[in-house]
Amino acid sequence: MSTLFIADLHLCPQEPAITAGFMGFLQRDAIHADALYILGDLFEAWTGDDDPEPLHNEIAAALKALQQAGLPCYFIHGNRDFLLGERFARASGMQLLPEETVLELYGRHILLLHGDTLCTDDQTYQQFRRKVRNPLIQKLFLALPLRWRLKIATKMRARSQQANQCKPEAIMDVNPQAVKQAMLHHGVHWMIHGHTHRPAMHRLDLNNSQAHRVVLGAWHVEGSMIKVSADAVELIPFPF
Ligand code: OKV
Ligand code: MN
Repeated sequence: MSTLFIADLHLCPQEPAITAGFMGFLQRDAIHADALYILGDLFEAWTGDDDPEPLHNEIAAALKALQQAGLPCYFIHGNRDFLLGERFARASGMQLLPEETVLELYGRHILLLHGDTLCTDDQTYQQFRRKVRNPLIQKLFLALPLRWRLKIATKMRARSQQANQCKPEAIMDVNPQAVKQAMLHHGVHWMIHGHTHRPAMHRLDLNNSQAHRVVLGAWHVEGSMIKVSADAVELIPFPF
C-alpha cells in the first residue's frame, strides 16, 4: 500500500535515456502502487495536444496501459507542459488536477503542487507566468498553426535559457513565506512539489507545530520519486 509521486522528467525526443528510465519506472515501481501522481513538467515543452510528436503517443500508450492494469494516474501541470489538455489526458488515461490539490492519504493531508508558484522572488518568471496562463492568450496561441507554435516555443526556450544564466541561485528557489502561506491556506502539515530541482525533505514550523515540505528531484542522470505509505514518506533517487 503506497502512493508514488514524480515530477520534472522533462521528457523530449533528444533525451531517450530519460524516456527509457520512465518506462522502467512504470513497469518496475508504479505498477505495484495504489496511485501515481505526476506533479508537472512530465514534458520539456508542450505546444498543444495536436502535436504529432511520436514521443507523446509513446508516453500516452504506456500510461494508458498502466491505467488499464488498474493504476489511477493524476497530473498537475508544470511550468512547461501547462498546455497539456483533455485530449492527451484521455489518450493517457490521466486525470488532470487543479494546480493546488489537497490529498488525504493514509491519514495525512498533503498539498500537491508543481512548485513554480512558490518561487515568488523570481518576478520576471511570475510576470511571464501570468501572461502564458491567461486563458485568452492561451486560446489565441492555440489558434495558431502548429508549425508557428513550435517555432515560437523554440524561440522562447532559447531566450529563457539565456536569461536564466544571469539569475542568482537564491531567487530560483521557493520563498519561505509563500510556502507557509500556501500550507496555512489549505490547512495542511505536508506539502509535496517539484520544479526547483532541489530534492530534499524540509521541516518547518507552522504556528508552533512541525510541518514538512518534500521536494522531488528532476530526472537528469537518475530518477526521483516520493513514496508515501501509512508508515513513511520517503524521497527515493534511483538509477535509470
Ligand atoms: C514552456 C517556458 C517555453 C518557462 C506561448 C501563450 C504566447 C503558451 C505559450 C509557448 C512555449 C509553452 C506554451 C515553454 C515554458 C518556455 C520558455 C520559458 C520559464 C504563448 C501560451 F505567449 F506565445 F502567446 N507557450 N511553450 N519557460 O516551449 O513549452 O517556464 S514551451
Ligand atoms: Mn518546473
